[in-house]
Amino acid sequence: MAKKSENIGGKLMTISVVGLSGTEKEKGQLGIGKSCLCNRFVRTSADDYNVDHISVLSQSDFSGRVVNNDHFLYWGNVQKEYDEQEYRFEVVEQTEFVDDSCFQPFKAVGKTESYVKRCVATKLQSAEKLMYVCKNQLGIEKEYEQRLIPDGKLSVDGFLCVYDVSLVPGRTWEKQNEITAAILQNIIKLKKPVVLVTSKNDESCEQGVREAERLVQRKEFKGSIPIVETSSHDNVNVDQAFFLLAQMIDKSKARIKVANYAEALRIRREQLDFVTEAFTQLIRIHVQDHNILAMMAHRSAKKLRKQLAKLPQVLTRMQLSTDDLHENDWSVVVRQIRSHRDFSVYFSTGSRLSSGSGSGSDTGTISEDSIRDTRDERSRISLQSLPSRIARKAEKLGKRPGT
Ligand SMILES: Nc1nc2c(ncn2[C@@H]2O[C@H](COP(=O)(O)OP(=O)(O)O)[C@@H](O)[C@H]2O)c(=O)[nH]1
Ligand SMILES: [Mg+2]
Repeated sequence: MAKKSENIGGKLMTISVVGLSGTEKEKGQLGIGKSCLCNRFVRTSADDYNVDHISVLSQSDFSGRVVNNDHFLYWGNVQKEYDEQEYRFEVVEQTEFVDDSCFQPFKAVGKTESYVKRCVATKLQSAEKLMYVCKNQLGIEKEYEQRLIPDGKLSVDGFLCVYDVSLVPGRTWEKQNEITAAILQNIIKLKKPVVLVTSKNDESCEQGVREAERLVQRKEFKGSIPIVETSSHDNVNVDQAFFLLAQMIDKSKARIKVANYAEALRIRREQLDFVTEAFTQLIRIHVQDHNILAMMAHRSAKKLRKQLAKLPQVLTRMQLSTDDLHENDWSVVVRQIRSHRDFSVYFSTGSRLSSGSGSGSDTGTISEDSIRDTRDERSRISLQSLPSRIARKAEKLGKRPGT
């Protein structure tokens, strides 16, 4: 498409994604989630999201055009709009690649600084460096889109510092705090905006969340570092983290209101439910083929069975007294669930909550509401039109030893 003006595509920002990196000794058994965050943001199609990215490499991959003997990846650029403001983002990830023969970090030519110093670089240069797409690209670069880092260089405008709030074997909170604090201090010295992005909130542990909050409250940061709670796997708050940073870079007065994780997850699931429902309706209207319709009915039944199997676990997690559930009328059960303090964590609120017409209550339903397992979006439980009898049966099954 032809460019209408120089400004088309919105304001250009280069964002550097940083955070604890290195060998297993430094970061524990897993990385903190920098690559997944970049992947989710830059490649917006769900099919382009990969959970496994490069960090331990062969010498030939390290010297190939994608890594290009550097310890950073160029993720390419993406154009996005927020609140009628268009932004164009160039994204880089600062990491530390490890040699698969000796399990030590590669020595980048002429660069001997430690990660915490090196990762805050604002002038990045790498002639002919190719955009990273995915792990399988290395060695067969020609089979993937080949985009070069613009003019061989980038000038960083702001940083997203990633902090993993999940429990990772081989990594202590002290270690992650020490490295993250050192990185943040170096960024603050540069007077560049930074957001602390907590990652893997779909698997968060309480201590991780607390540690991140304590970190940004340290005196030396003078309350200047906002936190955004994300999950790349569940695609929650990822865009928001970049937009908030863009507004900070832009010094714009308007600041995006970023919801906390539970609320953002609820909104995300409502969006997904809405889209799924709209898509299903569309198929129902346009597809006349009986085989396909039968397949869809079969899938719905399968999904319902899966959801029922999850129900006891969710009720246990909400710590609802199961004895009460057995004895109460379905409408009472619905009220109990609704008034539970964690209701919004497990349910999305539809416009109507019906609970049957009282007495028999076997036909009682929670309309337009869904109950979920917050840990795993793929296994969420939808209570749409779920008769109480089935729900209670599932709940009883869950109580049996060994089930
Ligand atoms: N549960 C969960 N795991 C994640 C998430 N993001 C990344 N991971 C996992 O954490 C590991 C390291 O992720 P990666 O993005 O490569 O980390 P990096 O080394 O910091 O770039 C991989 O196994 C990812 O699948 C997330 O949002 N949720
Ligand atoms: Mg990475």
